[in-house]
Amino acid sequence: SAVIEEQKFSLQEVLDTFKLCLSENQDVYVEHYVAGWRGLVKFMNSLGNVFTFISKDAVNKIQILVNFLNGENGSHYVTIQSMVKYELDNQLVDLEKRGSHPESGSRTLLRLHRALRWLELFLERLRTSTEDSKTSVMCADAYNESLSQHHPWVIRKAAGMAFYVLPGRPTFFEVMNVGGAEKVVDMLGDAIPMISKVYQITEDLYAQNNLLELP
Ligand code: 1PZ
Repeated sequence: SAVIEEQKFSLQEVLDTFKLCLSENQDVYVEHYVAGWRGLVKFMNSLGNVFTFISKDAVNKIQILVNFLNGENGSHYVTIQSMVKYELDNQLVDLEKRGSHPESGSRTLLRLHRALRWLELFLERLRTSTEDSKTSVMCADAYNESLSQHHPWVIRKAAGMAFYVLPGRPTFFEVMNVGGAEKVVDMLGDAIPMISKVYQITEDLYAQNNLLELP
């Protein structure tokens, strides 16, 4: 019903999606990974228009992965592990520089993977923050420690401007729609280890296959 559809967004649900990512044998499901990102984009868009330039890129990358998942070779894209193996075995990845496979699943997911590290660092700062902590500073510190290393100057500059107009901690917590600050801290304490786990498994997979610098 309309009432249910209008239920307010909750970041808890989004972060819970990352729990569904891991299979019994520690494979990462692309479907749930992408669903988690969709939720994060929704959250980011609710913070204001300035963030749409960031979310546009994420939306684009989500779509590339969904297209593979729904495509004729979709069965190979069920997990990140099977995707990487399939694309490598069939020479579907540009390894040195972008060429005939500029939008492989492996290189596309790597971009989201790097952003997931930023998210992990940012949420951990948010979790341990105090009332007078600045979201812009937490966001920028997390970014400088992770994702920025993969971005050219012009993107770093634009990201810096986006951080500057980030709403303050109270608004941020409100948009998360989890409850009071204590609830937020509990929820994050629960969610961050799951995100870290998914991140680490992906990181190890990419490292083992020498894919961490895919163009
Ligand atoms: C809640 C505040 C949001 C702050 C987000 C911090 C990250 C800033 C990232 C700026 C990205 C700018 C747009 C495009 C960048 C692309 O060039 C790169 C590389 O892709 P390529 O060009 O190689 O195809 N894309 C990325 O690095 C992926 C960025 C995804 C950003 C997702 C942010 C997650 C927000 C979660 C909100 C809680």
